[in-house]
Amino acid sequence: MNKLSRRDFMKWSSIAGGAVATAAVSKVAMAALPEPVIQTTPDTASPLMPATGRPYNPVVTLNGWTLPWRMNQGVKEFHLVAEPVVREMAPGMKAHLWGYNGQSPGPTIEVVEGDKVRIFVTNKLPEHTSVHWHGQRLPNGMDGVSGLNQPSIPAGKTFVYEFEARRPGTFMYHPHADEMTQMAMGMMGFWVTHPRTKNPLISEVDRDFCFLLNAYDIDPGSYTPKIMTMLDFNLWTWNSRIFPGISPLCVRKNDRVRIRFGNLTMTNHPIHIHGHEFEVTGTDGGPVPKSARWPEVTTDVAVGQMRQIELIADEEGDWAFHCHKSHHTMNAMGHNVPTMIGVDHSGITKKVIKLIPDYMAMSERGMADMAEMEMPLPDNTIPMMTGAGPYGSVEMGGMFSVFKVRKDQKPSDYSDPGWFKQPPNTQAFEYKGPEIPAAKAVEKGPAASIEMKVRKPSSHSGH
Ligand SMILES: [Cu+2]
Repeated sequence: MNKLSRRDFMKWSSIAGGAVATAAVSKVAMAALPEPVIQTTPDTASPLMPATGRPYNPVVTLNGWTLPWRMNQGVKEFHLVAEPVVREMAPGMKAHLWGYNGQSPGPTIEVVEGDKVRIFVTNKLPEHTSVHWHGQRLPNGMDGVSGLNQPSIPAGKTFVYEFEARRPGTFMYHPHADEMTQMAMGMMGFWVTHPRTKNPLISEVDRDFCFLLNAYDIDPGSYTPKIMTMLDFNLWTWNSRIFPGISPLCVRKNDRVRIRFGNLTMTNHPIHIHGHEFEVTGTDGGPVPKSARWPEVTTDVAVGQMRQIELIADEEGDWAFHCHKSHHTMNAMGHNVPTMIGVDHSGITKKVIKLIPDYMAMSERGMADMAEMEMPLPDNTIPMMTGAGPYGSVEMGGMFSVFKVRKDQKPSDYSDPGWFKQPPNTQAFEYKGPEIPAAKAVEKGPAASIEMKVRKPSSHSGH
């Protein structure tokens, strides 16, 4: 047995189901500090069914997992380890990040309204840290702002946070110490407090998904984010994953589905679903009153906000689910590329190839060529627009996934059912009738047809 055997064991038990993982923790329940549970895979873990404590209907974290706990005299105890991690952002690209318990983001913490919670935080980073429990009602000294509420946790030390989960809802956690560096490196995690009893504003759902929106600046070919970047990030991620690495959201037709997300990037994200309408049923401030809900297909989530949306998945198919900022559904490349639409590169390309054998003319017909391009990429780099679909390249990257609705998806089955087979005569098709004659203006040539009317500003009439 090598020294990673416990990590490997936890990896498999976490995939197989939560009960096994929780039992493994209880083995060491007599120790003062709970043995940390480490996750080594970026796969979406099955929901962690609660084996101890109050019952609840667990969430599914996209490309993530829920942290097992132990009960200690009525207190739910968790152990978070802040540490450097290697995160696969999509097959073919790994990033050197900071996170918790082997992954970035860290594990989702799930508790029940009224639970007494104790969280041990061990700092294995090269610098101090702290944890802020975003959105929670708690004693001031547990709020985690370094210097303001507590001394920061020095490298190598463990601090303990204790509070009661007073309010049900959608929350997150992140450092409040050297925040720009630590968030740029991927330190964050999701938190869900389930209602203790039936709550008229919190519906019972068939599927409950969650993920965090985050962003990185990693040069193509490199592994470590640039921590001084303020706005110009080049990787737009959900739970530190980029399309095609983000798990699809697989549901059964007519399921009531809740999707929770929080924004820890430095810009807003209009999150958009195809084929369905949803309502925003809650924020990190709590459930939205029913009278204040309205139908939407896009909801903007600003920096530091969280949204939970709900819908009935009553249309079968593979529906795009993505951020509506088009450059957020692309992967890394240089930004300083001029628009080349309409430019004929053919003469120049031959000359440049003599100097730079790998050179390739880009984007003279638009950027779709990028998705199929054969140009060699640096190591550890995902194409800017990619993703093989059943009808060609999806030409996406970044914050993009697929909402898969199937009538034969089994309850509690989250596995990918493959591509949707559209019923006959329900897909867009090529027109094969007579062509339309070219319009006169086009025959004259575009330059001749341009006409401008310029009106000079008139003199002031007021005085
Ligand atoms: Cu976005």
